[in-house]
Amino acid sequence: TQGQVITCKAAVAYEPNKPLVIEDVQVAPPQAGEVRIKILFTALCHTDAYTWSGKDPEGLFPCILGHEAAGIVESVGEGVTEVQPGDHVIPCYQAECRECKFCKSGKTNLCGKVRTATGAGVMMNDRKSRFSINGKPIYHFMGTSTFSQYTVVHDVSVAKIDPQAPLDKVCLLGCGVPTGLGAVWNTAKVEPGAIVAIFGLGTVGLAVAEGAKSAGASRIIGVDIDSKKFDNFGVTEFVNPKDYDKPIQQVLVDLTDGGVDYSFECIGNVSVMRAALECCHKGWGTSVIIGVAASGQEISTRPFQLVTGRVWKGTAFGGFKSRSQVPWLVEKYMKKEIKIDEYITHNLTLGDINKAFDLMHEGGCLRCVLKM
Ligand code: NAD
Ligand code: AHE
Ligand code: ZN
Repeated sequence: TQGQVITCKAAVAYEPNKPLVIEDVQVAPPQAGEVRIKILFTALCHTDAYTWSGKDPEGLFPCILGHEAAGIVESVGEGVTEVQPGDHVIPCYQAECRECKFCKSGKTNLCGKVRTATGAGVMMNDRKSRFSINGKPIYHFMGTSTFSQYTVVHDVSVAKIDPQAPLDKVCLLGCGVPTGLGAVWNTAKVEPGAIVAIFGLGTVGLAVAEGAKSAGASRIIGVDIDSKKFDNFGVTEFVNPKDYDKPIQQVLVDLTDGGVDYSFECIGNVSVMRAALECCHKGWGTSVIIGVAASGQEISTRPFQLVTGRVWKGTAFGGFKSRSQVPWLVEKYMKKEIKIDEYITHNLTLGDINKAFDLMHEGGCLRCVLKM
């Protein structure tokens, strides 16, 4: 198949919120600096639903969504040296070129090399898509487009992993689990004894709980409007805002003698982001925004909250350098130092993808893994 167009199945989003359609899609060969991957398993993340909803200012249609997956390199374009056909890989929506201003800064995991292209749904080389249906282009998404049996990504967006690792599990290391763990370890740098509050107990929020437990937090307070119990990730107390008349920030301040040391917003709701900042302790409390909010939404608070020492931060992919650290996270999973299996509540096939999105909106679903 090397050098040839591959026709395969992919889930195409034609319009916001209209059911995805399983189509025969043509996938062009990788050009210079590109890698064509046979995707074996992909999970769904809330961000896929967000872009599908039409609320993402970068959302383009028709497109192939998906960014939490694992597969095997099928072929590589000219000049690609770090991976070869047969390598087991995880596509990384957050690239790492190791050469740009961002990568060399030592201050961020963001990479500037391909970001304008991935945001525009095309590849860097010719600003065109490698996906088409009968000659009509279909946009890429987040530089990954994993809801396809084959995808083409930039070489700076591929993490080569241990071939022994189970791809139906480690696909989750493409987004949600690293995001939560890294928000605690890299962005907030939670220390032993700290009091932590987590808003939203989906996969990202529960991975924050897991990270906070491993960092030695003394109390891990989970806040969710859905009182489902996920008690084996580290949450020590559960709070449902619906059980109280007073604002949730006040509830947390009262529960913690003045506020928490660290809070994490894992929902994408700007009023919850405000509550997450305002439940932090005066003088030092730090709040980390992880959730992705809809186009047009803005955060607000009284500046006095910051003047009096609270800190507002955000994180993308938990601050992890993708190509360097995803393989390390795979090894941590292989050594049973981090969980993955526990986040997988459902397994379906690509053909059931619309059902998988329905499940996401029902209680009791964390990650659903699709076999391609
Ligand atoms: P999810 O849908 O599985 O979980 C969200 C949880 O929030 C659910 O349990 C839901 O019941 C709860 N919730 C909703 N409204 C609430 C409210 N008002 N108060 C309290 N709880 C509420 O989502 P996920 O896949 O875990 O992703 C979480 C968020 O993180 C999304 O916005 C996603 O787009 C974003 N995300 C960001 C990054 C990043 O790098 N910054 C990476 C992955 C995901
Ligand atoms: N296009 C969106 C941006 C969404 C966003 O913030 N994405 C996160 C990853 S979410 C993964 O589930 C991210 O990494 N952001 C940094 C970046 O460079 O995109 C919007 O709202 O415009
Ligand atoms: Zn995601």
